[in-house]
Amino acid sequence: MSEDTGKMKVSRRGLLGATATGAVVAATGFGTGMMSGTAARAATGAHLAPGELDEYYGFWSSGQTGEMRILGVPSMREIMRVPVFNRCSATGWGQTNESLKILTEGLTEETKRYLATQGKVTYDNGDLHHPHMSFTDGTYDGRYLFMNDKANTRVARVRCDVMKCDKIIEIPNAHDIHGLRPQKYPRTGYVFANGEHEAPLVNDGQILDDPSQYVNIYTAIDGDTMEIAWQVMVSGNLDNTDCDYQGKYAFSTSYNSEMGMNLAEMTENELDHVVVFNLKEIEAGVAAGDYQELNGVKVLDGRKGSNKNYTRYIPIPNSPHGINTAPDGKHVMINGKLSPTVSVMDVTKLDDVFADAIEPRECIVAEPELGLGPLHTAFDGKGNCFTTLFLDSQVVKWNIDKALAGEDPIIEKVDVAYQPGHNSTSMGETKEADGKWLISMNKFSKDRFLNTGPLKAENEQLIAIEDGGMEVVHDGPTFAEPHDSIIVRRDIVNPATTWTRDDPMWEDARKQAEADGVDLDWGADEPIRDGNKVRVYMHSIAPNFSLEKFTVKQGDEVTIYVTNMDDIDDVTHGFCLANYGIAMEIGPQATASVTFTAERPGVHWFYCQWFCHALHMEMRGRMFVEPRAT
Ligand code: CUK
Ligand code: CUA
Repeated sequence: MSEDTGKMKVSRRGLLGATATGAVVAATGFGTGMMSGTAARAATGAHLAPGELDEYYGFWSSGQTGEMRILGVPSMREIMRVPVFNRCSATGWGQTNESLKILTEGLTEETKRYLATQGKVTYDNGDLHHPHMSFTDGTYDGRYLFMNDKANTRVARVRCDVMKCDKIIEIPNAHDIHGLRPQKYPRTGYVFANGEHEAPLVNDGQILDDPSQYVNIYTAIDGDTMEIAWQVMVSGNLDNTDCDYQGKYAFSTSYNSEMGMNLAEMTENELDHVVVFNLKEIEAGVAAGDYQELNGVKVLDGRKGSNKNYTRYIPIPNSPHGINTAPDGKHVMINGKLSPTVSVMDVTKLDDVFADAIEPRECIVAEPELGLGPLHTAFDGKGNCFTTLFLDSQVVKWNIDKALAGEDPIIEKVDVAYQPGHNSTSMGETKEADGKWLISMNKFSKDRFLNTGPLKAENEQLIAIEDGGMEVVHDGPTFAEPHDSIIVRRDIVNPATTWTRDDPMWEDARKQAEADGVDLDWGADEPIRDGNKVRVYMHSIAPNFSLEKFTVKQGDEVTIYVTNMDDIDDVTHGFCLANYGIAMEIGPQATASVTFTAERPGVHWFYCQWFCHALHMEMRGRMFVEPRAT
C-alpha cells in the first residue's frame, strides 16, 4: 500500500517517528505491570502448548510474494504456504506440467503473445492482496478460497480439499485487479473483482491524454466455472469491494472520482464515491443484450450519466479505501483514508436510491470521526467495529448503534506497531462473527524484532477481544506482505490427508498414459519413445522409485511422470533432477510430471528431496543421456 503512504503527504520517517516510540510499551499490553507476557497469553488462550491445535485457520495473503499462507490462530504459527502467482522451489509450482497448465490456460491471447516475446509462458511474479473463502447462506462453506493478483490482473482459486490452486484466470479489459470478495448470499456464486487502474477501453496505443475515454471495469466471475459472467464499465477507479447479505448489491470504493492522471488531480475533490452495483438489473441487462462484447466478455455501461439502473454513485469523503459489510446484514463501513471518518451505509435504503426516491447520500446513515487514516474495519458480531488507523498506528473499537444515534461511538483505542492496513476478526466477514480474536496487519515492524538489515519484516499482532477489551497478546513477523487475512473456524475446513487417484489435477497425465498403454499408477519399465519425445513413467513407494535408471538421447524432449503410491498421511515424495534445474513435490496418491530437453549427456542422479523415510537419502536413481551422434 505504498500508494497510500505517498498520498498522505507525510514522510515515512515522520509517520513512524510520531507514533512509533510511545506505542512500544502500551501496544504490548504487558506494560500495565499486571502480567508477564506468558501469563497474559495463557490467560487469553493465545498460547498453545506443543501439540495443541489451533481453534481457527487463518488464510493470509502475501502481497508481492504472490502465494497464499495458512496460519493457526491464536498461536499465529505459520503452517503452510500455498504457491499461487509465484514460483516455488520446494513444490515445483511453475515448473510441473500440472501447475503450468493452471498458470497458462487462463491467460489472454494478447498476454501469451507478449510473454512469448520475453521467452516465457507465464508471469513469474504476482501481488496477492485479498484471500476470501466461498460462502453459502452468509457464512464460509469450506469449498474454495479466491484471491486476486494486482500485478498482472488475475484471479485465482484454491481448492480447500487439497489446499492447492486449481484455476487462475486473467481478467480481460480490466487493469490491475485489486479488490476481491465472494458473493455472500445465497452462495458464491459470483466472485467480484475490481480493476484498480483506468485505461482506454480499447487500449491499443491510440489514446493517452484523453481521460474522457478512460474507463474502469468491475468484473463478476462465476466462482464455480471460473468464467467471467459480466463486466460493468464505471467512472473513476476502483479500490476495494464487498457485497450485501441479501444477494442484491455489490459495492466498490473509488479513490479517484476525478479520473485524474497524477497525484494532484486525483486528490482534488473532497468527495469521491462508492459505486453500488444492482445485480438483478445487471443480469437483466445481460439477458436483454444491453452490452458490448469485448475480448469475449459482456461489458455493460454503468458510467455516470449513462442513465442506466446498473449503478449508483454515493458521494463519500475522501479517497475511501476499505469497504466492509457488518454481520448485522444491514450496515456497510466505508473507510475514509484521507478523511478521518468511516461512512456507514444502510443497504436497506439502496432500493430507494435506485428508484430515485431518495438522494444517493441519504443511504449514509452515520459518519463518525474515528482518527487519522481509517483503512479497514472488522467486526465482533456484537455491534462493535474495529477500524485500523494507518496514520495514528492504532486500532479503534467503536459501536454502531452509538454512531447511528449521533453519539461519540469510540469505546477504546489500542496502539499497534506500526501503521496497520487490513485487520480481521474471527469469522468477522460472515454472519457468524464470534468476536474472539482480532488481527492487526501492520506495514512496519521497525524495532519489534531482531534487526535483519535494511529489509525488515512486517508485523502482525494478535489482539484478544473476547472479554470486551483489546489486549495485544502476540507479535508475529511476516515476510512481504500480509495485506489481508480471514480467520475461519476449524470445523469448516476439512482438507483430505491424501489425494485420490482420480483427481482432475493430473487429467492430462492420465490421458497420455492411457494413449501410451501405461498404467499411470504403477508406471512402465522402459521409457515410451515417440519420435524425439520420450515419456518416462514411474511410481514411488518409500524409499524407492520404481525405476533405478532410465536412458534417453541427448536432445530428446523428456517428460517424467511420478506417481506417489504411498497412501499414508504425510508421506510426500519429491523428484529432483540434479543439475537439470528440475524439482517437484508428489503428495500421497498424487501424480506430477515435468518436461525438459535432455541436453546434458552423461549420468545424472535424480533424488527425492522431500524427507520421507529413514532411507530417504537412498531414494534416488540415474538418468543416462546418450550423447548426440556427431
Ligand atoms: S489493500 Cu493493502 S492495506 Cu490491497 Cu486490501 Cu488496504
Ligand atoms: Cu521419498 Cu524422500
